[in-house]
Amino acid sequence: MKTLFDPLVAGELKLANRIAMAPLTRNRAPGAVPTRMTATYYAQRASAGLLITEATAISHQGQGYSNVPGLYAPGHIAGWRQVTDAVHAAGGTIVTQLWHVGRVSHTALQPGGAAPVAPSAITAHTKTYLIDEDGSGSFVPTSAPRALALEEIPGIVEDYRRAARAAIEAGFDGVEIHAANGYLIDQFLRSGSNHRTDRYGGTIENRGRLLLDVVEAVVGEIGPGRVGVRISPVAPANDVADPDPQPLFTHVVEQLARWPLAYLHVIEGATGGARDFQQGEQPFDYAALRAAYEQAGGTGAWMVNNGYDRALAMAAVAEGRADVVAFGKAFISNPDLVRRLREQAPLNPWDSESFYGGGERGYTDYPVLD
Ligand code: 8OZ
Repeated sequence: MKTLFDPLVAGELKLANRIAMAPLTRNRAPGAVPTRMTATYYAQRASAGLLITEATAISHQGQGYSNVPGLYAPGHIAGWRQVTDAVHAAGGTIVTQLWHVGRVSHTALQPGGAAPVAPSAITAHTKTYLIDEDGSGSFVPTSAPRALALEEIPGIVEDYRRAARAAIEAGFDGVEIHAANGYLIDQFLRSGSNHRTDRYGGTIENRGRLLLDVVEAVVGEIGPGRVGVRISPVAPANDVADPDPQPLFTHVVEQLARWPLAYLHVIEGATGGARDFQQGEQPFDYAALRAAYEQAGGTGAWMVNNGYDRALAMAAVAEGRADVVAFGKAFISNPDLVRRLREQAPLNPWDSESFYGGGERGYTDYPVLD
């Protein structure tokens, strides 16, 4: 029987165990450049089977919060190189999460103070995070977006491709495409935010097209075995909704099965909230989703996330419901989470006040055992 502590090969990625560090936004990269402190933070957590970085903007337009990192300028690559070198020296495996926020942004964060872009000109009733010159942060409503012209979509796909190349140049072992939590790709997937009448809107096939274009471009650039995809089929994050998620995401995973990807990463329920949250009439059937992926020939590892504790994670792996379990907040406050789970040691509580922005406090100063 498999346990959380057994190694796993996922495409080209070698995981020392089945415990992943979930992507976690920390807003500590001024000028979109990760610092020495960021290298320390990830290296401290390198015993995870897989580290997935915080969401990282593929372009200035794809940026939606103050002080999140990027992968679209030489300085970003150099900043991330310190991180990947430190993680590899500590024996870890690390991928970066490629991110375009779409409408979840603010004019203050966009090139030339422009409106953020979206599938359709529908404002998200959600907030973004801005840091003032004096260093104080606050959550503010997102700006009204404009709808992307059809002719602009290839340029966005190209930005993903370039960012994937930059990730490899920065020393990452691979990338995770962020198609979850109400950001650009998810805005295209869900009917509540996508009212387009061209090839990228309307039918499930059309709403899925941007994601598949992006995966094709990224896979063509760095190979399928270094690519994971994160989805959140029912999460209402950032004001996205779809009344019929099961057929939509069944189509998505059946199409993703075309490539021998490293992994699929599925957020179950509402991100950071109830695991049994549902959209539409029926409870979402995650086992059926996985069966559809495998029946279509999908070979990627199945990674699950959201509210897992040790017992739930051990059971999911033992029963074969998941190959890998991603932990979020527990990894913020427990750099040695893998050891603590193995030894059934108590976990440090997290301080949510220091999640977003700030310095070493609540970032690199959580204690390890001994
Ligand atoms: C929390 C704060 C800002 C961004 C996500 C990238 O939900 C995020 C995010 C989370 O995927």
